[in-house]
Amino acid sequence: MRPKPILIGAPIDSGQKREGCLMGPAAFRVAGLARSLAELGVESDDWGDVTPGPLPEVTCPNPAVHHLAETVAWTRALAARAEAAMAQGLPIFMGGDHSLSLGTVAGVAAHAKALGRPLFVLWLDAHSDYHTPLTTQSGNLHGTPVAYIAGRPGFDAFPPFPAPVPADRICLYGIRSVDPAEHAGLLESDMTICDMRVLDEQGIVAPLRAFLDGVRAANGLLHVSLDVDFLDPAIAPAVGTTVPGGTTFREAHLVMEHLHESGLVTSLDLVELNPFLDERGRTARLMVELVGSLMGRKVFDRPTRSFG
Ligand code: 6HN
Ligand code: MN
Ligand code: MN
Ligand code: MN
Repeated sequence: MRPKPILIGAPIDSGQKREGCLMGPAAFRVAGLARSLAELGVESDDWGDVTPGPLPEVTCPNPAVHHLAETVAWTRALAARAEAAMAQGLPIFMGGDHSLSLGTVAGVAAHAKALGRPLFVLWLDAHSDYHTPLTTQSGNLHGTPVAYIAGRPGFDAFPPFPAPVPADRICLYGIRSVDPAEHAGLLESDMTICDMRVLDEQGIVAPLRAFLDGVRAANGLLHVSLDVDFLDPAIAPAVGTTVPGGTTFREAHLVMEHLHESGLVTSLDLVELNPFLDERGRTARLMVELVGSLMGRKVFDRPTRSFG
């Protein structure tokens, strides 16, 4: 019996400067996320939207960083909600910009720690999001969650991360835009980096399978963080940080189909959807369809798989 999906809205936009991401949860609901799951025979609950608590008194030595207190308040609220949801089902966090993962993954990590099981993180994104509040030049905290999750220093304003995820349990998938400070940090880590060139050369499935084999062997939990810009901007225009050369429609669905078959996914973020930039809801609908593939929709249903 697979865990029941729990939809949780995270209308956060403090992690970057372009307005619109706070409409994301509403767009996912309008695009029919719950309805599409129901059509697959998958019942879900909707816990509504999270609201941040009071703003803490926090400072950061890097003057570029903006909306720090707001982002810390969101991190606390989302971590608490994520930990509670993990005990009840499979949380699907509807963002909101990618700074929401500072909180969601913290809550998931606290849950994994209590269970005594290792947490793995699959980061589907054009970007590595490996800045710290000290290295970011844009000051946009949506570029920092992977560093927080991996336990990089520089997050003094944030709650200590419950159980930092060793770099070799994190896989960056689809990346093609990495800033110099992130690059230097990544070269010093053991992170699995499947940049777009690796996926072009090895195919979209083989590196994913290798990572999933590691999760299975360790009896791990798997958190998937899906940034809209993982997709090519030609098919997913509703994002503030488009980078050409992203995954195609079928590549993205194939990743989701394999994730479904693995049965390993225990939590999911849907981030960076900016409905104000969308074309008649097409990006929101594509994201909803991708969740459908992750939850078991098939191109052609066979009783048993006849390949690989
Ligand atoms: N995202 N590296 C750039 C920055 O501003 O730090 C882009 C970050 C993008 C963040 O993908 O969620
Ligand atoms: Mn704002
Ligand atoms: Mn991102
Ligand atoms: Mn991105």
